[in-house]
Amino acid sequence: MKQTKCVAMLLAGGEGKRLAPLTNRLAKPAVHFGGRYRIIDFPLSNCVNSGIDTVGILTQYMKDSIDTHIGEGDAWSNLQVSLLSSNDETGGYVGTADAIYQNLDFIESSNPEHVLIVSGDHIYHMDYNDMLQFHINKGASMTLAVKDVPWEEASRFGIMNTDKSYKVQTFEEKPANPKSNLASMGVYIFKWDVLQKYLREDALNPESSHDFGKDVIPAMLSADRHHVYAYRFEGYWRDVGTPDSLWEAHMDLLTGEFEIERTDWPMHTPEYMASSAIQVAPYADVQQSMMNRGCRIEGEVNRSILFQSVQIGQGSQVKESIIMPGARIGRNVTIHRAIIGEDAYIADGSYISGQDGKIIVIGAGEFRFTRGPLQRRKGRIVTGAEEAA
Ligand code: ADQ
Ligand code: ADP
Repeated sequence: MKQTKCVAMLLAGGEGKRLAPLTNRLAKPAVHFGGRYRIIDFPLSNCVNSGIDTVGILTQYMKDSIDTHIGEGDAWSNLQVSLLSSNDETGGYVGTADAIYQNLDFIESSNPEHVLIVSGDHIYHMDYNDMLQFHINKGASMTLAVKDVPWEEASRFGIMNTDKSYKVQTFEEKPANPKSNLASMGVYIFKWDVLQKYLREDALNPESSHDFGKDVIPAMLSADRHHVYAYRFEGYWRDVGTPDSLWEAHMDLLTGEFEIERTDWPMHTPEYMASSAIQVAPYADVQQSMMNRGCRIEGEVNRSILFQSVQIGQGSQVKESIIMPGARIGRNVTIHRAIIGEDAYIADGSYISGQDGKIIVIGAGEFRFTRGPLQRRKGRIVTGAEEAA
């Protein structure tokens, strides 16, 4: 049988609760990013550019949104992509480790030496081959890609300590009181035989929640500590699992901290059939912003990103905001520090602005008319007026 060196498994089934209003009808990896892409385009383009040509995509929550995106056009013609959705009869994928465990046969069919496991939630350009080379050179059983994160965010991640040779010494999944800020990027390379061994053991463990961070990595560290390594990734990488982080990563595009388009690292995505023209009225004003095909702008736009086919009515002001595809903003609307979901409609005269530095999110397809700053109360977004009612 042909030996494929490394196959990739892309975890794309998470619910994305924290992005709730944007994931009402999309899986998190299908959420739009950067004007014309979706989050999943980043790990998939990384696979294409790293020469990894076999990719299994594990889907569960809102799987149709991913199936449609992957099936569209021939953006992924260089890859052998298999959509591996969970099966309701077996109770779905219980956790990330269970998702891979249920697809061991798929991996076996390519007879790989190593398995790369990546998440569908991250924005980054990474050559997985450099990490694979590190993993092979170290003779590692398993390698995690790692990065320093700001201390105040450390409890959102798997946090570890390593020794000087990059061997992982301790690992804690989302610790309440992190002892380090060296975070797992959720990108793993396993030797194929090692992965099978630990997943089979994990499947038999009644105490396990079948998650890599919570269960499999700690189990490996207690059994085979000398062969677990951390590979430091130096480039830009963001977990965009919260409205604030999704917003910040978009602002990084405007400041130039992250450049999506690189000639040496081409991005792939299906081309959608939107009118290619951008119409900007003579009285409109667009500053430090990105616009895409099919946009029609009659108002003021400042430090914002407008996806395909967005309309901004006359007299409206959009500042430091992200407007997803097909959203229509009426006239005399103020939008500040907000993310407006795809196909949302914001009625004339509305005022949408985050308070206390919080980013406000309007869900996909929502119709909104609001006056006054929005607040989050018990998981709902309310205005002063709604609250009184
Ligand atoms: P989290 O970000 O909490 O932590 P998790 O919810 O486990 O990640 O999701 C990881 C990936 O798996 C996501 O792409 C998600 O869509 C997908 N996924 C989740 N449940 C799934 C399921 N049942 N079936 C298929 N796919 C599923 C992880 C690690 C941390 C690390 C961060 C980095 O556990 O240690 O620091 O990623 O962001
Ligand atoms: P609670 O008020 O219940 O403590 P939050 O208001 O923090 O909880 O979040 C509840 C829900 O609102 C979650 O589903 C989350 O995804 C969503 N959410 C979190 N941050 C924002 C935001 N900035 N804008 C809109 N929705 C958000």
